[in-house]
Amino acid sequence: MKNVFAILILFVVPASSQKVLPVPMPQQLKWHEMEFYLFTHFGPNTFTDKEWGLGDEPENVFNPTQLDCEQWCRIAKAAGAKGIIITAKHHDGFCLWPSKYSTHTVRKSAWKNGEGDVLKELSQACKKFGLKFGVYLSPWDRNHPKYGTAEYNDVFANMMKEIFTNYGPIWEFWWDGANGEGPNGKKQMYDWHKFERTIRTLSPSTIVFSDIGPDIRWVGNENGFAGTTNWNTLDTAGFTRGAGAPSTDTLNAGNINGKNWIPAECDVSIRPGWFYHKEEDEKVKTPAQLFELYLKSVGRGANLLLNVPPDRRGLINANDSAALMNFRKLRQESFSNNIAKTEKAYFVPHNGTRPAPKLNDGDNKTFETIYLPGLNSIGLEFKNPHKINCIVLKEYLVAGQHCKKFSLLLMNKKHEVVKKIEGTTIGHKRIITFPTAEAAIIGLTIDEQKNNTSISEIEAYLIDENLIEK
Ligand code: FUL
Repeated sequence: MKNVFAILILFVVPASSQKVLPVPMPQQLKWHEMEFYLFTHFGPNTFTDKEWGLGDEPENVFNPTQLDCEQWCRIAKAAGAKGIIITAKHHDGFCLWPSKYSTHTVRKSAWKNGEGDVLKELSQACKKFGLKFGVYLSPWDRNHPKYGTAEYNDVFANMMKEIFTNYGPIWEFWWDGANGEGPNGKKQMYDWHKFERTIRTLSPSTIVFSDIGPDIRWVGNENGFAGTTNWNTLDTAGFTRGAGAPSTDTLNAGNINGKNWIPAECDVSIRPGWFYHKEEDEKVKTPAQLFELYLKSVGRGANLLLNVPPDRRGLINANDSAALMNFRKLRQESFSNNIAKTEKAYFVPHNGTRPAPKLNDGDNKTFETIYLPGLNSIGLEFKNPHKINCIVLKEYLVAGQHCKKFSLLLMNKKHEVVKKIEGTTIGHKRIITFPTAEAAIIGLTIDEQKNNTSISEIEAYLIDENLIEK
């Protein structure tokens, strides 16, 4: 009889999580770890007070008086951002580097007598500060005389080649889906295959963004909010970039059974506009608003790309930098004391308990796996009850994103449930906030999953009540 029981146990304890395709590529897994980085909209619009330049602005309008990319990097670093993505060319077609393939560039501007190169300065500053460097390049070009003809696709591909060759490594490349008319009144038929081939050949590990990937997707809005259900998977067959993209709701939530791993990135500006406008100096988002953005982006398993536009001097304005520093402070104060870290973690199987130290070892690469039917709950038990109002869950994604539906049970010492919180997806990180409650046990039950869910971390915090997601 004893032997039969031992065999049964062997059968119900699985080795680990099984893959459910699609799974992330290694560079996508690293991208998930980036979580928060800055966007820089800078160009003629900064000087003409526009959001979308017409493309006929004289090059001389671009003339920052004190451009200092190291100041951007110092601020990014101090804010806890991991990289910077710059608009190398926005829809007005002006190139922030002296491209051979356009006459509308820094070379023809008064800035540094036409000797300046913003991409060079920023890529070097990023290296110096240990930040990743990314490039936004708008395919829509309201200046280039070839735009609207097949030759423009070569121009765009050649510009990408210049950028990869002269300023690499490029960590993320951003294709804006906008496709309006050019100077000859025509729209361009973009050769996306050519563009993709160009990047994949020059730099296979660069993460490529557009509405529908190939590597990461637009989240479907410019408010910085991911869906409360957020799948890293998306169906792209039959869709195109820009106007032909899936609905914004789909981009916001992903597709549960999507065929491709294309996680969401939330792009949003710290100010009402993307470019710097003096009259918006008093409209910079507050640290609390930025924290809310963080909860609704990173806290929903997406990444946060926060735009902080330099002013006409070529410097980040003091108001923006103050907001960023206090945003950092709020994150540090909120997430520095992980109550779960000091406590015992344990499994709650139907046949008893066993320690599960991987749940609170602070290591995202170690995990516990939940399998159904059988073991559907894991949890943490505190030595003493603690007041908490925030729980962070992390799913180990190497074998895919598996959790479809979960419940969190907060219990007292007698195992009586004091609060039940339900959710859907977990993903890279899930931050759940709720009115403060006292708990001795946090139980995580996976109610539905694609396959065995692996949880690498459960964290518990008591954060400022005012910061709780409304
Ligand atoms: C949009 C552009 O039209 C905006 O100007 C901005 O660059 C935003 C990030 O993407 O498509």
